Amino acid sequence: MRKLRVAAAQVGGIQPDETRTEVVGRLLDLMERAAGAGCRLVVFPELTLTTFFPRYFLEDISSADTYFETALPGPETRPLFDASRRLGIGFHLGYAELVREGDRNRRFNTAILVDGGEIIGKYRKVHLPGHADHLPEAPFQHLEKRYFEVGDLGFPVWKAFGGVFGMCICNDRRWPETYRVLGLQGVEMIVLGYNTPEVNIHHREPAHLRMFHHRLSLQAGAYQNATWVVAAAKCGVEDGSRLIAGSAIVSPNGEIVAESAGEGDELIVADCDLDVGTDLKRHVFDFARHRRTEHYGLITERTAPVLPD
Ligand code: CDV
Repeated sequence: MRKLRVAAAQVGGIQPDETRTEVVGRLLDLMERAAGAGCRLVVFPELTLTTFFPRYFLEDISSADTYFETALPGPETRPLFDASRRLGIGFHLGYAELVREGDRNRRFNTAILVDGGEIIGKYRKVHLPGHADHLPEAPFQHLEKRYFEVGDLGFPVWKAFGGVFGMCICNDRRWPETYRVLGLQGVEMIVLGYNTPEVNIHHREPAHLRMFHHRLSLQAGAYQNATWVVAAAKCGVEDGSRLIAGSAIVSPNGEIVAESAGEGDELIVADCDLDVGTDLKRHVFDFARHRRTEHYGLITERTAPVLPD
């Protein structure tokens, strides 16, 4: 048995006028509560430090740079790293990353894994949802394709916290390829954050399906790759737009072992035995014995479906 006590720190809505220092104060409170509960790791959401700014259309994308971090830790975020060191707790944090390369600015939707106050892993979101152009007829915008480049780091894993860790971000959780690429590196726990608007601007969908698809994606990804999945929401009402909650810790059997109850700042905790997945990986999901890669070529050769004549 390899027991790891983990928390998902759900974060309620962040309003546009809330400062980084105020947000970091809320995160520190959650981190201290997680450490007090004996957790070794706390998972924060996607784009945790600001309101979900891709809902705003700005003609000049550099006008959104105030939502981005040029350095992490920076002056306002350093207390999180100091607390990680002081409390002996690691954390996962999603944020908007601005990288200056020569005279070029590059922007990514990024997440880091921190232990002992040091960054031990970085991931940049691959599956960017939404659109790049203004949709004036939509109830709100989802401009991730405008503000961010597609992540260029792939889906790496890291040996950390006594196991093998992977990261993904929000929309990545809906894609089986995300989990399988991590599964093929022996991942034992996938940590992720999300900002999922309750209304889908692209197609009409009953509200209850939003939560159903969220859980379905986490549970299927966990089971089919025999891995823990820890998912933290930024949720509730932000500047008049509602984001779903439903932060969850899912076992390698696909069962939800902890789930948030409300739509505000909330901690959920679970004792995760990393060996639950090891057993499944020896039997039903022994990839070496059962996968048939000779029949999977289309997965990397083709992006969109080609219909038969
Ligand atoms: N931030 C996200 O990636 N949100 C998407 C929405 C747009 C569907 C999600 O998959 O939850």
